[in-house]
Amino acid sequence: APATRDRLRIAIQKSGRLAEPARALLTACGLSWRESRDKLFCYGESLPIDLLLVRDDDIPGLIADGVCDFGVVGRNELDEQAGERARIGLPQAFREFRALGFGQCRLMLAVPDSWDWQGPQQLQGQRIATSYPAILAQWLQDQAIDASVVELSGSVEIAPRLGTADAICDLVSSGATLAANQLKPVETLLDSEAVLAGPSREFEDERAGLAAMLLRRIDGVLKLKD
Ligand code: PRT
Ligand code: ZN
Repeated sequence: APATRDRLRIAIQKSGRLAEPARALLTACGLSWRESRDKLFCYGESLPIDLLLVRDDDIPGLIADGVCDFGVVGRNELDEQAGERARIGLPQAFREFRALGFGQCRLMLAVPDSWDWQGPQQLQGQRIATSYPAILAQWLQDQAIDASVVELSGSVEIAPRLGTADAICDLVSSGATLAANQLKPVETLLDSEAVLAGPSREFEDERAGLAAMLLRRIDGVLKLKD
């Protein structure tokens, strides 16, 4: 069982697209920390809410293991790891609490510019490269398409030119990366943005009150933004 704690721990990206906006959001909520931004652990000063600076990929697992209570992570990463847990028969240990309104992108299927796109059935028997194998496999199953998923941890967009895949499934924001690789987006699998993720289980100690306060403050800041 997770240890009892009287402080809340939030994991955010150490560096990368979501690092600064996550910090800005929490600062706007009235949080401040003692340590400098290059430390991995920042001790909460204004409130008993600490920060852990990590890789985004680690955030869902840290919540699942009870190491962190909340995290700011892309919905793409959260859904992928939830899908993977389901596939291997693990219980759902984390969920999305709030959409945060930054880090917007789409997980899209893209094919070579030269393809005359008629629809998903064209993927039958093809190889699709992605860093999101669980989300892609679920989508293919929903579409009743039999295709092979080629899992790559990065540089997915060059796979068709290298001949290791026919199509790709990757995050897109401006679309410039796809265009530079002679690919075109054809289907959206997921609309993503940064989310506040937290545990599926309720807190049974002091963290319950802190979590409720954090959510109220986040809601206040998000309301000011629209
Ligand atoms: O080091 P760490 O593991 O923490 O970072 P990371 O490199 O895995 O993540 P990072 O910082 O690149 O992205 C963090 C999150 O930002 C992602 O999980 C998404 O939720 C979100 N996000 C928003 C994006 C993009 N926009 C995006 N454009 N993540 C990646 N991209 C990629 C895209 O795949 C493409 O290759 O950026 C490239 C440029 O995109 P275009 O379409 O503008 O050309
Ligand atoms: Zn990452």
